[in-house]
Amino acid sequence: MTLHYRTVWISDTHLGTKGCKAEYLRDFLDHVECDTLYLVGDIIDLWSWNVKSGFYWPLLHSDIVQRVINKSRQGTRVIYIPGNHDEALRKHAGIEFNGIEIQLRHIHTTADKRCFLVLHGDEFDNIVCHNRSLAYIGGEAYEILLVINRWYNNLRKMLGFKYWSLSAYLKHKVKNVIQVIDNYQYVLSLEADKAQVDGIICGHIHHADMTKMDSGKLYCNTGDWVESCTALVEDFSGKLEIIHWSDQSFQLLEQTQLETSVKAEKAS
Ligand SMILES: [Mn+2]
Repeated sequence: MTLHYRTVWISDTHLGTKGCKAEYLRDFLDHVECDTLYLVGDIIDLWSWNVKSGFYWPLLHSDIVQRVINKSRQGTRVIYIPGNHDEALRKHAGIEFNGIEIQLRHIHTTADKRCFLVLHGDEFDNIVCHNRSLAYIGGEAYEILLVINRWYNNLRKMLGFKYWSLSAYLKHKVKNVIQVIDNYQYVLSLEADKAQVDGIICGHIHHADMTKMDSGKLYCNTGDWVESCTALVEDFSGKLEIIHWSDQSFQLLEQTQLETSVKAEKAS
């Protein structure tokens, strides 16, 4: 069972770290075929390397690199746009290795002739937020803080206390992170304006999203493969969609099992 798309975008896979959901990613690459594959940054995490612990690199991560190279050999155009965790590759922009093109940014034209600027997105960190790490953990921290905030409020209600300081602190933090995501969307959609394209496709904040901005520009974020296992895909009519591979792979498995059992029934 293979899914066919015109284009696939993935980012923030963080290969070389324990956080990478590599099994899902390999499964995704095994079941998805496309004409063009964009690797939108933070694909191989070169920051995680250090002299003390060396480089975490299980065989599974090599499998993934091999699958990408195989795709390129079999005719998929592969464009690698480095992010901040693999920024060492940026100085090689414009070259090609193993059929993989390295670019700093790229304009993609959809089947229905819309143009999108594709880039990683860390370039705008200092505009979005002075604190780089806050922007980086934005998506996850936002979800976690919402949960903590809910627990905390329940607890407070139960005990009848008012721990005003913690509550205010959490509320402030959540508001900050939402603000960071909002700012990020806004700043990147301005970049789409500047480039005179219909929208922007980026990664970096690990928060898959597709939002039509007030300016009419479409903001697309591919999400990540550390938490959410998401990809942005374009079908052959030009329609864009975010897919969640942890859900989708389960459906595929069920469908394959169903088909096998129908075949078995027919045979008996
Ligand atoms: Mn990044």
